[in-house]
Amino acid sequence: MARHLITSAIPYINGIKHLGNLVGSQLPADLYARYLRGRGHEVLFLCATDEHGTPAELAAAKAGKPVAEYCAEMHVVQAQIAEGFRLSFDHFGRSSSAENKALTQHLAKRLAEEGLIREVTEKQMYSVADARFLPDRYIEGTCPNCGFESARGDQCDNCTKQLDPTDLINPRSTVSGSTELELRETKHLYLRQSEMKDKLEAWIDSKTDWPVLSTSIAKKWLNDGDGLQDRGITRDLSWGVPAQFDGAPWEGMDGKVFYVWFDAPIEYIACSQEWVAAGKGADWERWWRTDKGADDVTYTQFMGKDNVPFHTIGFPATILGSGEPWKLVDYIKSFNYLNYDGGQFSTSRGRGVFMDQALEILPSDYWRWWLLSHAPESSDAEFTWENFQASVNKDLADVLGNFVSRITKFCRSKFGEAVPEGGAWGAQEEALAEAIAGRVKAYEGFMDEKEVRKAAAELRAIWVLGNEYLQSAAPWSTFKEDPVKAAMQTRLGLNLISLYAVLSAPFIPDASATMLAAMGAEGAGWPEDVKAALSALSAGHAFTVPDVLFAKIADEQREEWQTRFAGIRT
Ligand code: B3M
Ligand code: ZN
Repeated sequence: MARHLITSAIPYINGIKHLGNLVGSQLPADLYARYLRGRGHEVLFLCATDEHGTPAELAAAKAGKPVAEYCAEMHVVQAQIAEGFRLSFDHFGRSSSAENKALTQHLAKRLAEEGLIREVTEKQMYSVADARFLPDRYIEGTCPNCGFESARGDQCDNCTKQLDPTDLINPRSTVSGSTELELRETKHLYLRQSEMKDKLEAWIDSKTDWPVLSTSIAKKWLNDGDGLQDRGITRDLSWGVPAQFDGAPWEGMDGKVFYVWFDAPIEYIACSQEWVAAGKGADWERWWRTDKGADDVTYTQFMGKDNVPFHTIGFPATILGSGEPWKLVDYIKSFNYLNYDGGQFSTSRGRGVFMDQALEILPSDYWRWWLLSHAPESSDAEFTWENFQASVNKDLADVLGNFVSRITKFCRSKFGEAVPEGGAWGAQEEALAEAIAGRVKAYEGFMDEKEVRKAAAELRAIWVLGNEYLQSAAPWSTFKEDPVKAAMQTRLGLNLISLYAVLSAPFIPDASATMLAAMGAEGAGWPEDVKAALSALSAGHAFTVPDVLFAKIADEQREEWQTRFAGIRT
């Protein structure tokens, strides 16, 4: 048994996330957490809302609410939706917590003591109309790198390049739209990342097993222009962690806060403190402090590709620079983008299917299965309603659902609602068990490697093997000449259901629970020995026929959704 720390990128508080956000971090992280728990490992799975910075301020202003109130409300909304998708966080924290404030200010102090923070007096974009500075998302313009016209002041969403507001071409205020902007002097703190370039580079170079997507983005930033750039870690904003050091003021920083990307990853650690404060855990240090046992922990982070620079450079620079024994990430699993029906999902433009809408039309397992089996790993992927319909109807309804309903109904009609007795496995059953055992090994291998699509394909192949067996063994025909053999075949079929339930739980936890309950096999563990697992339910064991596991999506229904979600959410 090993210990696994798992974090998902923490979603911004500004509104409900779309399915592209979900599949890029929270959902695959949940898959992995469920799988490792299923195999008996000790897991701490953390996520939170990212509540600071310009996204929060702008969204609160738009909603006409004080920002703290807006964040508190939206946190509850996001937590409920996460539950709807069965995201099994051990704790869903808040980056605006007292814990994160204290830890962020503490780490800033450590960095300053290590000589890794410098003051910079610089010129920042100031909006005369709004009477304020315009950091990050308060300003938009054309990306100097790719020409995208709605690049934000901190990052271009199109090419992922990190930007400074002054880099933008044709800049405008996102508050008022005003272009009456001027450069004014202001003082900020910079993290001297350049000092840590060699250390960071050596660390990245040691990660030979990471996805190329993760290491290539990291290397791009390590060699950006003349080398790794220092980054401003404070902002002229009022909402955020005050730019103080262990609570003590830093001269000239009154009224300024730390940059949201400085405190957000620190929330991964603070979240574990919130988890303890909430009475859910006893000891956070054994997960995070290498001097307190965290050396034994394997730490995996999940995120979309646009978040990679902050996790391969920014956060490690904070952690390493502090000189304290914090646990560094062991593996960064990053994702490309999921597109929506010929274009991009867009939160700001309300394009695509959002998490709340998805749950209004179908249970979470349908979405989990499609999203995970089409995860944008090696390249961007695309959601289309046709593909979604085909995948649900074929994989979930025809292959898995049909198998479960056929065998349970057949058994009930011929033998009653208990596992039938008699007969012994023949060559066909031995061969099936062997084939499944081989595929289960492959499935475990892909899950261990966090190869999400490949794991899904393997699971589907395991379901298919059962269907093929049922098709060729055909207990309903066997029954006429050899009812004892039919009983043996049926017994194996029923055992396959509970095996499928356990194996499928990380992908489709609700259906899995329904299957286990129907089989009276709630306690079934991971099939370390597939053959044994296929005889676990012995003769006389009671079961019930479950309700239809997955309903097919009709063409008219698909068309209706297609039309309903073609527009822009307002
Ligand atoms: N909130 C960006 C995002 O939601 C950001 C991630 C923070 S991870 C520490 O994509
Ligand atoms: Zn760009």
